[in-house]
Amino acid sequence: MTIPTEQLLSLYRTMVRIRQCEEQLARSYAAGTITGACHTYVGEEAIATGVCAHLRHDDAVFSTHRGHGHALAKGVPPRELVAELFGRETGCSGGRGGSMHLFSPEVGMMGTSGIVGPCILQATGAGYSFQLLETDQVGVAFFGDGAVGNGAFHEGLNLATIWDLPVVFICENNMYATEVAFAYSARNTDVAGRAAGYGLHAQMVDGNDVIAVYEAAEAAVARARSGGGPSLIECRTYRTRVHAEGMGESGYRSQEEIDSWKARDPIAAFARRAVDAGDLTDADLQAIDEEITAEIADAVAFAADSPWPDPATVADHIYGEGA
Ligand SMILES: Cc1ncc(C[n+]2csc(CCOP(=O)(O)OP(=O)(O)O)c2C)c(N)n1
Repeated sequence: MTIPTEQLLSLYRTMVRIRQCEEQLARSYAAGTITGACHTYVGEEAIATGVCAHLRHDDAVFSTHRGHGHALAKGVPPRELVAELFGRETGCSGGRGGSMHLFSPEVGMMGTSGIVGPCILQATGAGYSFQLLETDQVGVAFFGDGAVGNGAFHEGLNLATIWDLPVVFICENNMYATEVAFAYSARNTDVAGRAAGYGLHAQMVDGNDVIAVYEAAEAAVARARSGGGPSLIECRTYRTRVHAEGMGESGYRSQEEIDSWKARDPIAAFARRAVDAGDLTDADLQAIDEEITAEIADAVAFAADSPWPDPATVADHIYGEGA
């Protein structure tokens, strides 16, 4: 691989951070410590990791209901993420938003959302702002195949294209929207092909291959920064856990299908490839696994020890302070 060793280690570290954090959040949900919605990103870690590796803190990411991985990859510390899901004052949104409202403008994490689709328009709007301000910042939207049928997809892609806005659209095509197969809700499931119809640069990559995502995103972000306009990357992937914690599988997909995707685990595949190529060693990877296990344990202890928001502040941040 031509990617420097430090960057390979960083890609592995981010994927493991997301995986271990998600598995911990699932356990916390089962234990009743998290009471709001909790949609994990297990199986899809390569996408946020490969894309956000090219983003600066002043680039703006707009995310979805499945956004923990986007937040972590964009630079939200695990302590702030876990505390937010625990509803504590030290969370990135002060414990007021939970999983559906992870905001951290300091690192350019401009929000997860319980509403499917608007992130496409918000990223387009960010791109318009950056163009007006004549900066080289980039707006990025992460969204699932479920958002492709929303009018926001047409409006955002078309506007970004005709105005050459610095936006990167990342479609995480995991083949299902909750329990509805994309192949049922759309006759044409070729998202990159549909995007190309708007006239922007579009490509499909293996979303479980962090290097493929990293390379496609490198070109898309560079294109946006240099005034070359928007791109869409369709990342084919799969979520290996249930749609949201607390739900069952209910028969909408087969165990065989789930197992076949588990066998294509993005973290294990990257580790195998990097070690076989002699780019990384098992010892490198083990050290990172241990480092992240300690980091997540620290995040949980920090969150559990943090205070609840003061009830007297319940109306804070709802209205503007006035001119
Ligand atoms: C506008 C809107 N319609 C419907 C829903 C209900 N809903 C919540 S998650 C979800 C599935 C979204 O699927 P997708 O966008 O493919 O993302 P995934 O969950 O697969 O990551 C739906 C339909 C919603 N939240 N917002």
